[in-house]
Parts: sequence; C-alpha cells; structure tokens
Amino acid sequence: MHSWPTPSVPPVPGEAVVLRLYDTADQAVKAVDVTPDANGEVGMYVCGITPYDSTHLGHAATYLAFDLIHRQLAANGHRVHYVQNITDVDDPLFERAARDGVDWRELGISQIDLFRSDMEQLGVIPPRDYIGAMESIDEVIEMVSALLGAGAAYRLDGGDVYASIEATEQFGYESNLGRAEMEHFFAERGGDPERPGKRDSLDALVWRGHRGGEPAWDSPFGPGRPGWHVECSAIATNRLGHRFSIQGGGSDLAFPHHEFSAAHAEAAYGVPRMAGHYVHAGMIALDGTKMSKSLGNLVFVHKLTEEGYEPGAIRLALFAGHYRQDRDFSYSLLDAATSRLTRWREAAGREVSEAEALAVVAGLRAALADDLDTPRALAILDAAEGDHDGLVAAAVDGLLGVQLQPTSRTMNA
Ligand code: 5CA
Ligand code: ZN
Repeated sequence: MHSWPTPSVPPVPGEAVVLRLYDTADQAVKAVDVTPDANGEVGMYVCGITPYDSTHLGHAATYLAFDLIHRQLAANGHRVHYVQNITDVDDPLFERAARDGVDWRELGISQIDLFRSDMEQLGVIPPRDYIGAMESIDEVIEMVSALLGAGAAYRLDGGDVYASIEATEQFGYESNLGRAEMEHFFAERGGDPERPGKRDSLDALVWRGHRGGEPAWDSPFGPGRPGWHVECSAIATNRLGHRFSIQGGGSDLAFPHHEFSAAHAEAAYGVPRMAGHYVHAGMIALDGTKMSKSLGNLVFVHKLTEEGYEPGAIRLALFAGHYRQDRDFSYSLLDAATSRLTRWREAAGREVSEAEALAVVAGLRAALADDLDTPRALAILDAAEGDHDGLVAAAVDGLLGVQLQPTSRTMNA
C-alpha cells in the first residue's frame, strides 16, 4: 500500500543526545537500543489504523508521538526503518459497511485516503512499509503454520486456530498485568474468553475459519482470515527481523494486542523478546471522556484544518501535554497553541548570538531525549529570546515538525 509524501525535514544542529524512552515491559525509562540491524537501520513498528471511520485527534496524538521518536533518531544520525500496518480486514469494517450499505473494501480505501491526507497535513514522516492485512495474508498463513508446527497453536471446530498463552514462558512480560486484569482487558478489547473449546480462556485467535458473509482466503488450515495480533507479528518481523528496537501504539494496545503480537513471534521463532522497547501513548479525551469511534465523541484532524487551524498549532496543542499522559483535547488548548506559535515566530525574527541559539537547541534536544518531555521542550522555546541564522527554527522544524516560517500551505489555510 502506498503511504503519503515525506515532509521536508531539515538537518538539526547541535550534538546528538541518547534517546531514552519509557518501556512498558521493563516499567522504566531506558536508552533505546539503536544497534543497527543487518541493513544498518533502527527498526520501529507502530500499529496502524482500522479504517472504518476518520482519523481523530486521539489517533493523531499517538502517531505524532512516534513521529517525535522518528525525528529524534534521524537527528541523532540513525537511519530508521519504520513499518506500519492497516487493519483493513476486521469486524468493525464489516459492521460499519453493512450499516451504511457500502462495500467494506471501499469503506477501507476511503478511510485510508483520509488518514493519509491527515498525516500529510500534519507533516508526519511516513512509514517506509505501509502494509494492509489483505496484502499480508500469505505472511500470516506462514506464521500460523509455524505456530502449529511448534505446538504453540491448536485447531478448533469451524476452522479456527488459537495460539496458546502457555507457548512462551515469558507470556505477560510486556504488559506486566495480573491474571484478573488480563481477563478484563481481553474481554473488553476484542478477545473471546467464552469461546467453547479453548484450552485457556485467554488463548488468542490467529486464524478465523470462514463464516458466511465474511471474506475468506484459502489456507492449509481451511478458508478463513487472519487473527488480529498475528497480523502485526508477521508484518513487523518479516520486515524488521525477529528482534527490533521499538514496538508502539496507544496504551489500549498494551494488552492483549502487543502482548500477543510479541508472544506469537517469540513462539514462532523461538526468540525471547520481539522488541527492545514497547512504547505506549496515553489516551486523548474530549471533555474528560476518551475519544473513541464507538462513543462518537470525535474531533477530526481534517475538520480542524478546514476551520483554518494550522497543522503546527495542532501539533503544539497535543505536545503541550506529555505523550504518556491520558489527557484532554480542547479548542482552548488549540487556541493557546496558535498564540504560542505566533509568539515563537515573533521571537524567531529577533537576532541573538550563535551561542544563545545553540543553547536553546541543546535544551530542546535534551528535553525530547528524556522520554519525549514536550512540556519542557515547549517551555524552553517559550523562554527563547531569538534565533541565529535559523538554528532554532531548524531544530523546531526537524524535531517537532513545526515551521516557524509560515509556509504557503499554512498561509492559505
Ligand atoms: N488497527 C489497530 C492496531 S493493529 C488499531 O488499534 N486501530 S485503531 O484505529 O483503533 O487505533 C489506531 C491507533 O490509535 C492505536 O495505536 C490506538 O491505540 C490509537 N488510539 C485510538 N484511540 C485513541 C485515543 N483516544 N487517544 C490516543 N490514541 C488512540
Ligand atoms: Zn497492531
């Protein structure tokens, strides 16, 4: 699947600062393992959208957090291999398409198009590999076969295949949840604890046998379609190797999705740990309630840009809070961000010494390297008195994706 155009990212002045991020598995902030893979790159996999409704500010916030990581790794001189999936075969798509009387494939295509244009407007660096579930059926079949071959999965009636939570000793290391919490989130987030015949109520579906009215692909275990978690395991590891640096998404993916994505890959390949870091962004709410498609309390990126808000202001509104914090979005936050951007632009027109400008850049790099401390980064820029030869502007653009020279795009908005 094609992704979206790459924004221009200027080189960032100043010295590299080692990037440290909170890892959900180790429950600590630690340095990102930037040991290059066989291709000399740092691998990052971020779970993509389920394209049945427009991108909202919550999605945007999560992808922007990983964009900050991407930009920082690049500014530190690393080549990043960024992979993202699209869950374009899944129940929510079928349900929404049936409700609206449209083909689920068409619905997916139209929502992916909207997502691409939102990401482009926000200046998010695109994944190099942007892979739909439909494009990766063979990869999933291969992984399910490997799981069955390793005795890590079993078949039930109806052509369903389940992976056993007993398959890896380390199961649970990623989310660090107790059994009761696992059961709670499993039931809440797409699991099927009540399915008769499962060896453990938490075992996860890796292949769903064909049911009437659902799309199906042929496989050695009968016609059907991929389970959710295994899709991400296959797409990630086939491009980034059995072990890669960062696996990411919103905090609602920590369990069961990322626990099982890791467990499936670890069981299939016999490796102890799929990703060096499991990184999770907090949930964005509107007036105190988590923004979600099912609740319908959504603020859309394209609506904000149509209303004339600058992409840079949308970024700054979301960066005003820490990425791991569950937090509220509001128009007052957006208006404050717009004013902030205006003040920064005025300041950027004032000349300061090179040393002063480089000190601001160093502060910005240090704040972001400290588990993406954007509130501190923004405070440093609030206090900056000016710029020197565009050094600060280049760092703000390169690291935060915010332009201090209004572009023609933003001036037309
Ligand atoms: N397709 C799967 C991942 S394989 C999926 O979760 N899709 S999604 O469309 O539901 O969500 C896409 C990303 O946005 C996920 O990382 C999810 O955690 C994140 N997300 C969803 N709602 C919010 C929210 N309110 N705030 C922040 N991030 C959110
Ligand atoms: Zn995923």
